[in-house]
Amino acid sequence: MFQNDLSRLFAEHIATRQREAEAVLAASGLDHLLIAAGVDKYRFHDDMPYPFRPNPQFLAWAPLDHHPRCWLAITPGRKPTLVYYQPDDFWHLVPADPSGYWVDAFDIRIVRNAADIAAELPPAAKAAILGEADAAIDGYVPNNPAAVVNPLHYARAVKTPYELVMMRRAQQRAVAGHRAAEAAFRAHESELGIQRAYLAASGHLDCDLPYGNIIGLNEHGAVLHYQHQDATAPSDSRSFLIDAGAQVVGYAADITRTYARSVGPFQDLIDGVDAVQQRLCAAVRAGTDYAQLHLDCHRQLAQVLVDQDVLNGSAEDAVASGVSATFFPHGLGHLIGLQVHDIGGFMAGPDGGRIEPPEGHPFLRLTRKLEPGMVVTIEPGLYFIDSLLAKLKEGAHADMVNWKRVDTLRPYGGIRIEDEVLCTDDEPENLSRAAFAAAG
Ligand SMILES: [Mn+2]
Repeated sequence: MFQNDLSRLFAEHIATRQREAEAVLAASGLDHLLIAAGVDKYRFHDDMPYPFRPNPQFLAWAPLDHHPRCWLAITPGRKPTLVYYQPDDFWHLVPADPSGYWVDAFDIRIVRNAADIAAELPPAAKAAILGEADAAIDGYVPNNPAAVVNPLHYARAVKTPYELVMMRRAQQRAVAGHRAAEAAFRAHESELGIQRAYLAASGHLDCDLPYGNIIGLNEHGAVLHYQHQDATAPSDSRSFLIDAGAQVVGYAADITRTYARSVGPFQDLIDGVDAVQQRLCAAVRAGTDYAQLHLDCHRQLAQVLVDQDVLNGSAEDAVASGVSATFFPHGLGHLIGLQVHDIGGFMAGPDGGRIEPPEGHPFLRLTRKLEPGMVVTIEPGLYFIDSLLAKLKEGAHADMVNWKRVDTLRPYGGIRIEDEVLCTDDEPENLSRAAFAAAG
C-alpha cells in the first residue's frame, strides 16, 4: 500500500475518532478530551523498567507504541494536538522525529522536558483526562469519567478501514512465524527451539509480542495458558499446539494451530475440530449473538467427541450434563484489536451495563451481538486435562465417557484452532486463513 493511501485512511480514522470524541464531550458537557500515553513502570526496589505498554485509548489515536509521556488533546472543531515527548537522553535511544503517514493528522508539539508538557495542554477544568494515576502531571490528574470511557470502549470494537490494514499486517507477521514454527516441530525441535524459529520469522522480540506465546508439545497442549518453553525436545514429539501472536503498531494477531506428527486418532480429532471451527467462522454475521455461537460450538464439539468415540450417547446429553465442558472448558473467543482481549466484550451498550455470559459458561469473553467492522476470534478446542478428567470420572456422568479412548488421546494434550474473523454486512472475512493462503 502506498504511503498516500495510508495517509488518507489514517485521516479518515482520525476523523472517526474525532466524531466519537465530540459526541461524547457534548453529551458530558466537557470541552476537551486529554489522553496520556502513560509512563515507564519499574520493578519494586529496582531501577529496571518493565516493557512499556501504552494506554490503549492513546494508541487508538496515535500509532506510537514505544512513546511514554506523550499526550493527546482533543477539542471539538480542532485538529488534535499531540504532545510528543522527545527528551534529551544519552542513555537511551530517543524517539525519532515524527514522520510517516500519521503526522499530518496532528498538530504536533515537541517537548524535551516532562515539566513542559502541561503548558501545551488546554485547561483541565472541563476536561476528561484518560490515563493511569501515575501518568499525572502538574494540574492534570487522570479522572477517567465513566460517561466518557464507556462509549469509547464500546466504539473500539468496530474497526476503521485503517485499523483493518494494520490488523491484516499483524496477521501476515504471525503467519510467517506459524509456518516457521510448524517446520521446527516437523524437525523435532524443542519448545524453545520452536519459539526461536517463530520469533525469527515474525521479526518479533519476545517482549514485543501481544501476549506470551503458548508453545506446547505433547501433554503441554492440555495446559490452556502453558507459560513455559522446555529447552529439551521430548524423545517422542507427538503433537504440537501453538497459540502465538504478532502486532503492528499495537494491533494484535492471535492465532492457534495444532499439529499431529502422524495420522491416527489425534489427527482425526484435529480434523473434526477444524471442520467445526470453519463452520463457526462462516457464522460470523451481523446481528448474530456471539453467546449463542458459543453454545452452538459446544454442541458441535460434543458431536465430534461422539463421532470420534470419546463420548457415548448423544451430543445433546453431553452439553446438558456439562460433560462437554470438561473437554472444552473455555469460551469460543473474544474481540481483538489494540488489546488481545479488546475491552468492551460484555458491554450492554455505549453507556455501560453488562451482558453476563450464559449460565454455566463463565469463561466466555464476548456476549455482544456481532456488528460489521468487529473482529472476533473463533477458537474452539478439545483438551485432555488430567484434573478435569479426574473430577468427571468421580462424578455422576462418568459412564458417558469412553475412558479407554481418553487414555489413548491423553498423551497428545489438546487441540485449539483459532482465527481472526471480520464481521461485514455480508460474508465474513477470515483474516487469518487469508494470510495463510497468501503465504502459499
Ligand atoms: Mn484468543
